[in-house]
Amino acid sequence: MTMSLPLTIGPLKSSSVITRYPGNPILQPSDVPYAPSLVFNAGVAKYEGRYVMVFRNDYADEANKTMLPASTTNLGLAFSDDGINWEVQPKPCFGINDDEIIRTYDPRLTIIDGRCYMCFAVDTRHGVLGGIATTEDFEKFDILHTTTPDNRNMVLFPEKIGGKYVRLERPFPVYSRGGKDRFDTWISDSPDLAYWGNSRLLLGVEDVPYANDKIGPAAPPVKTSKGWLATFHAVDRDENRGKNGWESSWKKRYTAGLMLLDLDNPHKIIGMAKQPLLAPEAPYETDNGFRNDVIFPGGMILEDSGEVKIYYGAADTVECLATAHVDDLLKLCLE
Ligand code: BMA
Repeated sequence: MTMSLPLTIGPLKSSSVITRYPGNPILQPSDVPYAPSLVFNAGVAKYEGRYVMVFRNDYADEANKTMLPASTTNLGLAFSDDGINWEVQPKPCFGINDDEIIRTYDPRLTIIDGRCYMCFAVDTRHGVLGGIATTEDFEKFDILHTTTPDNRNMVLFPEKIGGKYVRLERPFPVYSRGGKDRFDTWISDSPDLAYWGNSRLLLGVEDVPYANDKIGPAAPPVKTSKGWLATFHAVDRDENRGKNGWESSWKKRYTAGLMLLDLDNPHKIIGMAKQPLLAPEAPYETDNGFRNDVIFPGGMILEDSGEVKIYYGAADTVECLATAHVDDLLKLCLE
């Protein structure tokens, strides 16, 4: 396996099978009734007859007098009858109060056997890790598992496969790749959601033609007749990029990729879309954001009609929706 990656990727376009919701963004800071700055990277699921969204809300930490709108984070909650119009609940729903923990963010929701599970990232004073919690009411969460550092972007499959729970994840080893990001997508399984093992590499950054930096899971996978449809985030870096958003320099672009995994052996990739499913093009993805040119799916729902709703954070600032037909998504992976 060659590890050399292209220095630049060049212009990228979204797939023609995808349609952005014309009313995007579907959730933005002005929709949130408590201190909001940036509302993005949400987990979304259909649960007990309605859509539920847990979103990341980054806000300025007044105590630290930071100029950035994003010095700390809580997780907000919203419900919807149609998956488009959202009712944000009056207060944030999740956080961990512990001196070791700086913040929790990037929630991902999966329903397994009628129970709701949430994977999330945790910044701690000793590294970044992933957690899995379960809840019945989105008020009380029981934490079932946390990883060692450094790991992030965990997502659960919506059912057991071969008698085991399965997750995708993105560890970020600093030693292996010469100090570069070069992070990959891994797959692990568990008998009980608490103890995880059988970890193996699923997809390497070098396997994605539109990435030269890092990749990782995005929304939790969705079951189809042909396999598990799984989105991933793909990052390319270009040293010629400069200021683009709040920070003095932002050299990365985040696109959404799509792959198809074998139903019984999800560590087997059956196909992958050759081009990004979504690349930053719309103004809310490319301009006036905290970090422009970032698309990060966190929720994917297959409706009975065959429509697939893909929820994604745009420019680390707002939450958006795009749709496609499941048959077109499968074709993209298999052609
Ligand atoms: C990653 C995470 C994501 C974020 C992305 C782009 O490292 O923090 O939550 O969307 O960067 O800023």
